[in-house]
Amino acid sequence: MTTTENQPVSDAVTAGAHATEIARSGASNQRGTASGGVDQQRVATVVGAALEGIRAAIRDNEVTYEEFDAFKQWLIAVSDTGEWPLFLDVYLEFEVEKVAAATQQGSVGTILGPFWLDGQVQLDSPATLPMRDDEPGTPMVLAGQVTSTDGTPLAGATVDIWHTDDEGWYSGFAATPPAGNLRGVVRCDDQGRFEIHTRKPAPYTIPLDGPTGQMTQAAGWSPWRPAHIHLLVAAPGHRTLTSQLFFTGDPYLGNDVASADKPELTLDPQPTGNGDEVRSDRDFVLEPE
Ligand code: MBD
Ligand code: FE
Repeated sequence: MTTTENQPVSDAVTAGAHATEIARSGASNQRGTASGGVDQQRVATVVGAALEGIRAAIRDNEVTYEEFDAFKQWLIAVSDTGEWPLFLDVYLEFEVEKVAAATQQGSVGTILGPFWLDGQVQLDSPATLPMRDDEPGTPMVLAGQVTSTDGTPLAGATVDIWHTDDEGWYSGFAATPPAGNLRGVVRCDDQGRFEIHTRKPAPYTIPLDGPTGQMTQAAGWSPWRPAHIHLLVAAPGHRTLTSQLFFTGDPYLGNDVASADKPELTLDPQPTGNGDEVRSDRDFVLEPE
């Protein structure tokens, strides 16, 4: 991991280089890696449909050589900045997630995104995520229980959690937060219960100095994601749930650049009376494998 040690060339390049490194290794694929041979019919069908979609966009809109050249330049810039993971997860992953969700029982999930990191600190519940001494933001407790679809509490469950700081930065992908900040893998108790102490995250804008953000703004689309907490909820013998949690009243709900917010995933944290701390309770149901 070289990106956080160096001065960032730009926000886009800082995030992009690391996300590309992870995607290249296949380490971010939580839902299984393609294996075995290539099915010629499948390639012809899927790649053919994708190409025909682009050809139709050219035909129907009488795309010029000038625009075709701009498209080439843009694709090259996506590679140069390492933004393929960002672009793909923002604009396409939600459709893949819908396909996966159609066969998954239990709690509602959503996309993984480009910023999960393997090997974060393991903590026993109740746990406080790694954070700076003066970590800004509203103290927040997220608590709940992990059960199987038949209601059995899952003693061996883990909640892998990661989110931005109060300024919208992810550790490992931006210059400011230290490595591992606001990331952790929390082991539930013998009743599958977890209690995680953290800070409320902030809304996130994709980097505006890279090709994905520039294309987004050139189209007049919002580059924002509502504030969200990422989760991978896992237990032995169960299908891992990839999800995110959002917050009632967030101005970007319903207008997520990554199209990943769902009404079932909205939290409404309430004051605990302990300073300005807030708390949300949320249970997760996993499908047996
Ligand atoms: C994110 O924080 C994110 O979660 C996704 C899916 C895409 C871009 C940035
Ligand atoms: Fe995110």
